[in-house]
Amino acid sequence: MSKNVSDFLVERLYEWGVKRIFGYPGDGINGIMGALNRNPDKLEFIQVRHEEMAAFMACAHAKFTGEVGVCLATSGPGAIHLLNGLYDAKLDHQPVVAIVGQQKRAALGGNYQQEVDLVSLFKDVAHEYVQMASTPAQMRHLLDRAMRIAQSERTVCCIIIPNDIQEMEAQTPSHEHGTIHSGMGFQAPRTVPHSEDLQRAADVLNAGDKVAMLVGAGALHATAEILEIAELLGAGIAKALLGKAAVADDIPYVTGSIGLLGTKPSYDMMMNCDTLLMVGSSFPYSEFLPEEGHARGVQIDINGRMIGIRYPMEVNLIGDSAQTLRSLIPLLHKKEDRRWRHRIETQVAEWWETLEARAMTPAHPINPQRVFWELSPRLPDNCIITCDSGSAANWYARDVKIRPGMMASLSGGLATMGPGVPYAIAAKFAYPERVAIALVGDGAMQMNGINELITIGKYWQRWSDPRLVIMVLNNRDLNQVTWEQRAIEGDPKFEASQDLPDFPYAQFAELIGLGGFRIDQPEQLGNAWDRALSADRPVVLEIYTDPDVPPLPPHITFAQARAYASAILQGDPDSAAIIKASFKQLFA
Ligand SMILES: Cc1ncc(C[n+]2csc(CCOP(=O)(O)OP(=O)(O)O)c2C)c(N)n1
Ligand SMILES: [Mg+2]
Repeated sequence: MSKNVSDFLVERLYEWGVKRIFGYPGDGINGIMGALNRNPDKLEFIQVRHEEMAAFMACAHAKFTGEVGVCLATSGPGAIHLLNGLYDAKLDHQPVVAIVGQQKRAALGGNYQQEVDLVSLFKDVAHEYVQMASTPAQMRHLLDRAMRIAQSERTVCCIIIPNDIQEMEAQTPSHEHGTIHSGMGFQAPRTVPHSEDLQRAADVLNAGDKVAMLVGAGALHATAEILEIAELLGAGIAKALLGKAAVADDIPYVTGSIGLLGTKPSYDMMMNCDTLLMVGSSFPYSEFLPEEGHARGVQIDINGRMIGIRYPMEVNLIGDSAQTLRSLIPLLHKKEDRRWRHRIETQVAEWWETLEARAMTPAHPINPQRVFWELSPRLPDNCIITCDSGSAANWYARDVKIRPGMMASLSGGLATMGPGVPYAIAAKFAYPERVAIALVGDGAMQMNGINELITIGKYWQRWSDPRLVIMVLNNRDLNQVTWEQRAIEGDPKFEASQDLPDFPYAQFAELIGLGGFRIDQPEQLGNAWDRALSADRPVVLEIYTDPDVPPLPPHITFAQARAYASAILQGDPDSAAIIKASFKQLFA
């Protein structure tokens, strides 16, 4: 029997090393579904509840494995649903290939049902490569190029396949004028700066007395080099959110996260350093970096587009972080004066005490910080942590103490709600033997996490270690934004937009065969984490937390304090409770 275009596609994906496709069916892709069905030994198809989740999973697969993540959706509505997850991948520079169906070629331009101009729809998110097949012979190079460009540019690529083409006989391009003869394979190159540029960078770093390092996602594979350089330079290391797993939090000179969700030692280090070394990060908030002119700067990034946009750096090095740092090491002099390092270590030690005191401050009923504080010592070796956008991201950034061997991620660039649960599902498929933990708000659960529990219910028995904990911060509030309204806008909480209905997350989990515990007393926390982390199945750990504990930035500016006070004076419905909770925080 001759092979059709869809069989060819599935085989070619397999040859590219793809093992799994996250997707949702529809008549726009029935040809591809048929081929997946005929080739069960080649690709595993993972059925999600919503196409956006498939795109989040493809993004997470890329983040956690370094491989291309692949998602599949039908024409029209399915394709449209993918978008937010694809933007998440694009903004966090992850290689993802989206394969989508389209109506028959003969119907296009005819205002046909589900006919959406998909090339235009994906033109921004997949700007590096979005193509629609118009004849079977294109299939080979469309896929080869999408797979290669996704990796080479670290971005999202999209191929659109009209459903009649999916069923046509596969064709190899003939040897003639106007044909394309593509092949497979992508190996990342070795990228290191020229030696004179490395020397200029070393001169800047050697001249400084107070060096601050900021590391991001691009440094995740450069842990040893980062630590060696920090030792030589007597530097402290701050971490952008996506770089949380780059260095462990128990290292005395790691100042932790930076920015609105950051720590005071990171803030103080940036405000007082004389030299900034930024590695693999596009951390956006320049007000948390030194003031222009106050420090000399060196930046390292694999992507020349991402360099020199947050601080006017003196030396910009384009290169792989690990290799570039390795090449820098022999050029650096060990700083003998360790006073700066000592000062950072003292501040870090004090900060951990402050965090513990804040976490242990009583609240009504449970202080959310304590949830994260109690988790840290219980984190299983090699676990994979995912976090959603919301107040959880503050406590994840500040309180969770990551150790070597763990992985952790969230939506950094897009900061979208919703990836916490699907990221954890993708982590379990990629590493079924590792424990995954998703830290998610009740708003994000209601947005899509609850539905994706159904996906967990469907698949968890495939995982060799079934442990997956979905921790839900049940605060009945879109809390992060409620605090932004208060602290940044100076407005009181707008109950109509912020209050969330309660929902029995844990009970729902139990209803569908998962584990579920709901706790509302702080003393239960340790035991609840222990039980959830040793359960014989995935567990929803629902924690009834206090929405009045403010996710305070590391330093509150005068303007924010004034806005905050004005929100309270204007009659915020929670004002009395907030005043109590924030004073307790500040003086903890
Ligand atoms: C898709 C999307 N919609 C809206 C927002 C704005 N936003 C950011 S955090 C947040 C609140 C999240 O609430 P919840 O999940 O309950 O977490 P909490 O802050 O209450 O802990 C909102 C609405 C967003 N980032 N993404
Ligand atoms: Mg909430």
